[in-house]
Amino acid sequence: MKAIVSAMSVMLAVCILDAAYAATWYVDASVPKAGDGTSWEKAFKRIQLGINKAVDGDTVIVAQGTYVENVNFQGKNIVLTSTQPTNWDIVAKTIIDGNKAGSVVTFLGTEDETSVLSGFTLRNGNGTPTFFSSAWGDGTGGGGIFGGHVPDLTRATVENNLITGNACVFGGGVFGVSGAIRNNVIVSNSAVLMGGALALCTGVIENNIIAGNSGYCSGGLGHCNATVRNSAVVGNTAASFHAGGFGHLGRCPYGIPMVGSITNCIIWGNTSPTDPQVHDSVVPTYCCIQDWTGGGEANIALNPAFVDPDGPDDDPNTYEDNDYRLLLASPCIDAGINEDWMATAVDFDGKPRIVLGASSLTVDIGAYEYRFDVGIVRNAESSVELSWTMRPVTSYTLLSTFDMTLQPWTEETTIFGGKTGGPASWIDPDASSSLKFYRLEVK
Ligand SMILES: [Ca+2]
Ligand SMILES: [Ca+2]
Ligand SMILES: [Ca+2]
Repeated sequence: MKAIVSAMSVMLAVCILDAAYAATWYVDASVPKAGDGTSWEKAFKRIQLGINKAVDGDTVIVAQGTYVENVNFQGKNIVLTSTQPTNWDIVAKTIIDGNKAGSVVTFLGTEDETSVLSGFTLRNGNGTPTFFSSAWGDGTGGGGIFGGHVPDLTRATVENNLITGNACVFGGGVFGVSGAIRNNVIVSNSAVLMGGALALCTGVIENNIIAGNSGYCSGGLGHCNATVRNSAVVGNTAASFHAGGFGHLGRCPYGIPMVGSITNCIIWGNTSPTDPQVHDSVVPTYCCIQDWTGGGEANIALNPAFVDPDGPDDDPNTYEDNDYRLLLASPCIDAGINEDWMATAVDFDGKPRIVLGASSLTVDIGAYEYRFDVGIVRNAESSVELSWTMRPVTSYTLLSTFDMTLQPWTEETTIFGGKTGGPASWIDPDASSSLKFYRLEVK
């Protein structure tokens, strides 16, 4: 017992030392005068100055604003983050603009998974098209993010970013990241040749929306010998040749030792002259793939039934507002395969990854888990109010009972579906009992 206590004391001391040495550097384009980066009041005005100061273990935190920069991690294992990386409003307003002067963010390739890029909009990046002299080399890949020179790809973590409007020869959005790429929206990027969204990304690619990207071949993911799971790969286009969605997933050059897999993904609405969804890749499993006839365990080819695939603006070609959540009728609900990593993971909405859907406690295919949350509060007037968010369904029928085993359910009211996303509620005036049960049927 004594030995255990002393071991714990030592661990505690180490933690405190770590905390003391890890510094935070502040960046805010709106400060009147640039400081030394040690506080918001003394913030740097440019992100690169924060990175230059940081050492391994440090955090560089960036206030909302538009930063016209081409940022380089310089091999450092640091966290570069916006103020609220899981808040999409903040992400949309914390912008690094590459100004078509190279990749927006460049990694040296020596970073490990503790190097994190989180919570930014990365746009307007490109690489110089000098690929003829050195295919896969510097400047040829990664309009949004360049992850290093082959074969030394960065193991950095790229999460919670909106990567849009970038262009390059290979990997318009991201090139050469072998770390985790998760919870990103990667839309409307383009590659002159391959991988409109991602090229040569070889780590774990999970929980991403990859939509509306384009390339000559493989408009979505090209040469990504990765573990690809629970992502939506939708509406990507290969202008010529094969594979709007996935191409050459299992044929990564340069002998990078990873076995690719595609699991629990929605691969839909991608276009190309031949093999529009998947070409020359490992056989997907537990995926929803348009027109799929290629076999593989538990794949389905039924329409995924997205909530609003063209978004509030009703334009399918503007991708940032498109809603790829699942309708109640979606065949993707509970149709994936549960895996160990999901136990602590969240879906694209930041909520538990595995939720009881229509039939079983099974993960859904795609980036979002279907859930129907009903709020319930007892008002001061001793009435009970139930509230939920409207989905595009026919009707909601509310039933109640005071005793689930002895009494039949009493139908209280039926509410017809209104505007999608709008609030719906019902107040029960008879809530004087200490115990009452409610049932909401969605039809
Ligand atoms: Ca719409
Ligand atoms: Ca739209
Ligand atoms: Ca489920």
